[in-house]
Amino acid sequence: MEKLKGYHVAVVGATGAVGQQMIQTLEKRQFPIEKITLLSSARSAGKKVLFRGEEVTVQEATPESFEGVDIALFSAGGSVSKALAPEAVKRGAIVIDNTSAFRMDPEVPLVVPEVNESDLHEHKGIIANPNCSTIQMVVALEPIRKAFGLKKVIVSTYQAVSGAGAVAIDELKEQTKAILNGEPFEPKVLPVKGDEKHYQIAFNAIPQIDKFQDNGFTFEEMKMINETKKIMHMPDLKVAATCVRLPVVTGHSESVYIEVEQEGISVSDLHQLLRDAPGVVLQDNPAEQIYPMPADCVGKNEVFVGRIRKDLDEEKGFHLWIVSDNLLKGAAWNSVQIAESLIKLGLVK
Ligand code: NAP
Ligand code: 3JM
Repeated sequence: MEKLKGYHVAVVGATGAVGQQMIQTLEKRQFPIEKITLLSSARSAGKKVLFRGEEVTVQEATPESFEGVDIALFSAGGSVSKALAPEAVKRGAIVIDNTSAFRMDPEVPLVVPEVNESDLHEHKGIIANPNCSTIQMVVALEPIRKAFGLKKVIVSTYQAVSGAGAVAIDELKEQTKAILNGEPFEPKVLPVKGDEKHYQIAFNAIPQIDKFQDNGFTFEEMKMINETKKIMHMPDLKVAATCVRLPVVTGHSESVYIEVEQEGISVSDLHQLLRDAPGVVLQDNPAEQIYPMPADCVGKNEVFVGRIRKDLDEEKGFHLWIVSDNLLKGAAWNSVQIAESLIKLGLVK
């Protein structure tokens, strides 16, 4: 049964780029909250954060932080989730985890509500929120799969720095300023925080997001490949990805090539389908130069789709341009949406 007054919600990583958006999204959605617990590392413990006009003191996350918590939203990195998500579940909380720690665990549902909300019924305490680039792509592809079948997906991403955290946003701003002022600078964060080599992101494009795997793909690319198959329940779907970081603060863009199963599908069939698809906004009118761009998507929950073209050689091939706010649908909004679905389905105690 839905609680009348509200739930005790914990946000782990509350001071981060995603955590801050989670707090704002909970507030905007008027999520039924009786108590909010904001958690971070010891570094930020004691900081005050405004929630519904009141100051809440951030605390260091420990196993005991989760006593009495109903729903815990995690976005403090994979190692924090691995250590503390089981502790939260042990204490009776449902965990919605924004990291890659549990996404491919067969016991853990990996959920985008527009696509596979009913997978939530299988949860055993932890629900995984997919990678930002995966989420916006599957929201646009699921209606196409349902109507016309899907055989193949080849995606190239144009990803914003906010996906790499608050320090990456600072790095882009500082480098841009330094270059414009003709001052020296030293890249310290991108492409991968903590790695040996770092490269300039301002006025550049870096074809590496997350660490390289033995097969030559990066972990971000493998997340997109594996998570797409799991969420869409299509283990045999052909997927390839190239993930690139751009000097954009917020909003990931994707150029996506797909092949459908059905013959004789037209661009106007796809327009009709995506105009009515949940969570999708169609912005596709070349005659008036209408197409999605990250600057227009910031602060919005939807996935924006445009530039839909039929391939010139492959009868079943189409090209799409998909853009969304990576911190909202890609992270905070999808997590809060999962929490709303859990309540709607009667899956929270
Ligand atoms: P961020 O801006 O760097 O923030 C990191 C947050 O985690 C801060 O609140 C930080 O607290 C906290 N934290 C760090 N170490 C901790 C520890 N040992 N114990 C408790 N809290 C700790 O990063 P972000 O961009 O918000 O991303 C956070 C995580 O969310 C990422 O690592 C990633 O796993 C996940 N994420 C997911 C998506 C997605 O696609 N769904 C997108 C982006 C990020 P302090 O202030 O104390 O340092
Ligand atoms: C987005 O564990 C970490 O250091 C976090 C790495 C990370 C991830 C991840 O793998 O959880 C940074 C940014 C993601 C993500 O959503 O996959």
